[in-house]
Amino acid sequence: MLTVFSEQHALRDAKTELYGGELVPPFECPVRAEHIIERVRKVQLGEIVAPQHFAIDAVTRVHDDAFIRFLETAWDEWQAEGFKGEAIPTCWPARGMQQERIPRHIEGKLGHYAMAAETSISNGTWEAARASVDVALTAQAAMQNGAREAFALCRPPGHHAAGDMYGGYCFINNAAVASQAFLDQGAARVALLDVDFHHGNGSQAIFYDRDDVMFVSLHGDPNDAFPHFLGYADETGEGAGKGYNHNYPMGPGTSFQTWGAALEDACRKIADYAPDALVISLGVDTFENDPISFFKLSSDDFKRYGATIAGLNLPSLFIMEGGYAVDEIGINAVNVLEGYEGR
Ligand code: SP5
Ligand code: ZN
Repeated sequence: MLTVFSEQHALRDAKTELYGGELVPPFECPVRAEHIIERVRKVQLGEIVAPQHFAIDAVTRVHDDAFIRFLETAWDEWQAEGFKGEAIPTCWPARGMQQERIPRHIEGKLGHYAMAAETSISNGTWEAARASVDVALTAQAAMQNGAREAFALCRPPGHHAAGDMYGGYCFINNAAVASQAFLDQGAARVALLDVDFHHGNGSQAIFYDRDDVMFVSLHGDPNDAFPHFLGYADETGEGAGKGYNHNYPMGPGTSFQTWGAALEDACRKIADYAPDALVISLGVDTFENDPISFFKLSSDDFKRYGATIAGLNLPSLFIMEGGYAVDEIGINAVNVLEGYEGR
């Protein structure tokens, strides 16, 4: 399988994450991608290419223009205020406040566009996010040109980013941009399967009222897990999208037996939908030793479920999302791809 990878991911190297009331070194850190690409090389998964650069238009097909301009300038605006730390929102348009007005001051803009406070905006964040979506679009283009599957080793991840929101370590929704690219290049239907531990709130929101992308997500029950405010089983889509959104929230301690059964159910829904392409938001934070998650998948389980995904027999674009057990992240992510390939 082809892998697309950009060294530019390393530009996303924030020093701070707000966690448990402290500023700690971010879980979403550069060494994650280094370990994954090392493993891709070690098992000889296939050719590794650098991304081409795409015009921003492919991104603004799913993201708001003003939001993208905000991401581009946020760090400079923050620095211009003379703040010493990284950019963290401290004030939100909460219940009863004005949701639509976008304040002029950077602190107001951060509150308007952020869905969570753990994700500091830092020097180089925009450039890395831009390279990450180029990775996704290059892998998608390879499939448009005939590849049956591809691995977009994206970093930073994307599935928490909505049309006009960042957070959860995500800025641009790589999987949503790639799904839209398939549609724009002739696909009638795309299925977006999200196996990251966390609910892909951004992807769900982007496609919630549409029937041309079916969003299916397996994740920690939002009663207990980030992002807490989306990802419940009764969220099934609205308008034309009614019936095209499927959530499988699962509780603390969920085993592969339970998780794998949910995946099989999800795959039946995808097969019935008969999409032209499958995009997989591949997070490996479902691993038993993940430091911020609570599912119990072993490294071998990742291989098993890769084979289940292969059983759909669809053109498949794997987009890297989360996974924070850094020592095992390469093995776990690449096990899914090897399992898919029947190795
Ligand atoms: C892409 C991705 O995986 N984003 C995840 C963002 C999670 N951010 C907030 C984490 C809060 C974790 N609380 C964990 C408590 C552990 N005891
Ligand atoms: Zn995650």
